[in-house]
Amino acid sequence: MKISVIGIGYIGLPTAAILATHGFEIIGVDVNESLIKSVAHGKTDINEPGLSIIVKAAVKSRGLSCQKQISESDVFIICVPTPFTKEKKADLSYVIQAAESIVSLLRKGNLVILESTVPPGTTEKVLKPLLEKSGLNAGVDFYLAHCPERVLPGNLLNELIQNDRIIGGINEESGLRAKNLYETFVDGNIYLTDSTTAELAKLMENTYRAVNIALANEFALIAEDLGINIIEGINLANKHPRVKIPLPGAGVGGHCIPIDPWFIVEIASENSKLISLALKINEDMPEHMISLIEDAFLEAKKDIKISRIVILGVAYKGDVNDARETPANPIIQKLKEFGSEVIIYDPIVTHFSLPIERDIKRAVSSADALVIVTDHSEFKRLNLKEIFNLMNEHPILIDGRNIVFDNEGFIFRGLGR
Ligand code: SAJ
Repeated sequence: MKISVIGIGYIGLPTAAILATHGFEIIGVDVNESLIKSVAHGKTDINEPGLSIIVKAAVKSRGLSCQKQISESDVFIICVPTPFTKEKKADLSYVIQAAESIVSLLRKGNLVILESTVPPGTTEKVLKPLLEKSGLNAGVDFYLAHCPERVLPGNLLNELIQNDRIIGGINEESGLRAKNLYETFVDGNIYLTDSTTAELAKLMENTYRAVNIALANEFALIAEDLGINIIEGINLANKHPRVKIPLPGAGVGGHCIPIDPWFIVEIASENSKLISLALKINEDMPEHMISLIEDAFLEAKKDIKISRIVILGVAYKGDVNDARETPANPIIQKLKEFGSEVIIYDPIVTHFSLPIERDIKRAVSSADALVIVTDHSEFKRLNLKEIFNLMNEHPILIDGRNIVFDNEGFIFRGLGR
């Protein structure tokens, strides 16, 4: 069976590589030529445990090859990004482009699967009519299903195999055919439903997380006003058997949690008041970090306009090398507006809009303040005594991720503390 995986990024590449190791002939298709070249050499710069080994194996065994043009296949799996526009609406242009490039290649018996996250109704109302321009009938001549990805960056390969999956076919036969394919590599359960329910279920998963993180963030602000430690409070509340409050933080980033809930707001603005407010609370966290920084500068009697500030971490979360939608961006921008010199230190992020310092000692030397934005494991082991001595007088430490327990003489502000 020949399968084209359209979009060989964070989701498409691991999916393509796993399928290739299960005996399928996989063609990875992407508009990015340098990505095609590097994957064709068995390389990936996605920092996921085990991924580079499986990609190398898939390419070496000739199970996986890559090209720019889509060619005839038995199955097409669409794994392209769905970013949001400035108006916070889903940008479906990559999905539409992928579908348009399939139309002329579609043959009787083909199966098309959409993995990309989309607003409810997209598979039925956008994808189906587009693909039917081929003259074939969806659900009869070819089969169509939405199978949303739900893997956690940082544990991607494990979750790709272990997690349960939801498959929403546009009819029963479409769902069953997609299930037959996913069953070859998924150890979790596979649940069949219709495509719109699958689309909403995926969005509800990420919205549930966004709303709960917003609640944790709101609790952190309340704890600051009360003068108590939010982490102690959350740990105690979580001893209740039905309570699981996540952690507050400097902001919510990544390509899913701050974006996907907007796809619900887009189609149900009247009925999504809680979701909109939660998104706003999360979006305001970088601004709150700025107020903690300003407050610490006041205590230190230092002028923020002529300061040197080190941002610790631009990854959107700990131990990933992905900086998409990172809360570090609005923090850096605001500090630069103040006139501060901003130094960025991150041990693993490779692609960022600003230069990254790789040497922690060089980064902190003669700095006035350190701002922890990301909870990288390395930051939990920092030698704060040594760093203190390399910095300017009255050094400031702002902890946006609650990973510092002893402030070691720094002028300290911790989120929710
Ligand atoms: N964060 C907090 N507090 C927490 C946990 C996370 O502030 O307690 C922040 C992180 O720092 C990060 C953001 O939230 O900036 C998102 O991180 P995450 O680990 O919650 O989620 P993602 O974006 O890495 O992956 C999510 C996952 N969804 C759920 O857990 C419901 C993953 O399973 C999805 O496949 C992925 O979105 C996706 O691609 O949709």
